Amino acid sequence: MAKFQFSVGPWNVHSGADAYGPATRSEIDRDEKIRKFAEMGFSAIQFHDDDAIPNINQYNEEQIKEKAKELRKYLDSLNLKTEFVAPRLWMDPHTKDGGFTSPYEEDYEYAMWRAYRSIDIANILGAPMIVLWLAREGTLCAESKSPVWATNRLVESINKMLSYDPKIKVCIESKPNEPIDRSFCGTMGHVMAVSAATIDPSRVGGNVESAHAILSGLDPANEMGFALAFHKLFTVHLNDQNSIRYDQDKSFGVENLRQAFNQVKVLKENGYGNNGEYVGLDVKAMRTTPDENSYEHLANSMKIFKDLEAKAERFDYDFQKKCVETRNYEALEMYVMNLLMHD
Ligand code: XUL
Ligand code: MN
Repeated sequence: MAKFQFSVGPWNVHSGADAYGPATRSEIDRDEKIRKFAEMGFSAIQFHDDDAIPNINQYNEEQIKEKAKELRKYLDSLNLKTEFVAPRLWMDPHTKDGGFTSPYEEDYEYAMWRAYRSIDIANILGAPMIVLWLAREGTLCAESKSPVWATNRLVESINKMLSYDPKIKVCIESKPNEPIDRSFCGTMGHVMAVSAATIDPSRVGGNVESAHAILSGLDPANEMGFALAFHKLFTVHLNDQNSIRYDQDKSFGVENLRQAFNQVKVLKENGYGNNGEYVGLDVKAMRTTPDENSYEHLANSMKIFKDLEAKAERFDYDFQKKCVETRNYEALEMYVMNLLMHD
């Protein structure tokens, strides 16, 4: 059985602050989190550029590279790889109206600077790709930007990243809304189309986050399957989400177990991981979680994934085939229910 390898980012362990209230847990130092991730069995770390280099705006290119080298030493000492580096553009005042699709030239230049620095950091940490979660690339006021112009600008920006480094891959994490009202790149369909329009489609793929697919009203396993069909599922952000509301980042599988099972199944059936892809988590502890349980949602997500992997291993493809031949989908559905409900 191919062994899946897991990855996680430092932001998965956080202090519980939300848009309506302050922190409920104490902050944990980044390096302490990373040490704990290694101990829990994670193989790789996902970084935002400013997780890797805190206060990145204060440093020049050379200083950023030096700091990245120090981080690389720490990761090597724990035998951890870096999966990707993602420019955290949505936090900076320069990108309040988007970065790559901002109408302001200085915001655009700033966003490109962060993308280039993310590539530099990825190279030093040994990561093959950067991830673009296009948080504020969209509109708050629908008439403020042309979606045609914005889509072309996005392709142009990615082309510049591909030209900056001949090997780097660019992985787009689609999300239909939040914090923006209308995103320019909401689903894997958008990502695949943008990829096809770039100067090197083989280096532009997608990150399917379960919650983001659900927020689009789509099935996460089908989104994954769509990207897999084009060999462009570069990573996944597994979590769960109760229908179309604020982005919840619940533990994987806790809201809809059948939907979670089908995500594991589509990854397993299609050799996901054979080319070094990681099973990435993007989960948040509940605000009520006490300090001592700060990592429990991660352990639970991994356990649920592994238990569902064992169920997928047992999936009876002969029975499935028979059900399809006789169009007995009632029997097939009940078979899946029994597989999930019983040992
Ligand atoms: C936001 C989200 C981000 C990205 C990383 O919804 O998923 O945490 O995954 O930039
Ligand atoms: Mn995510």
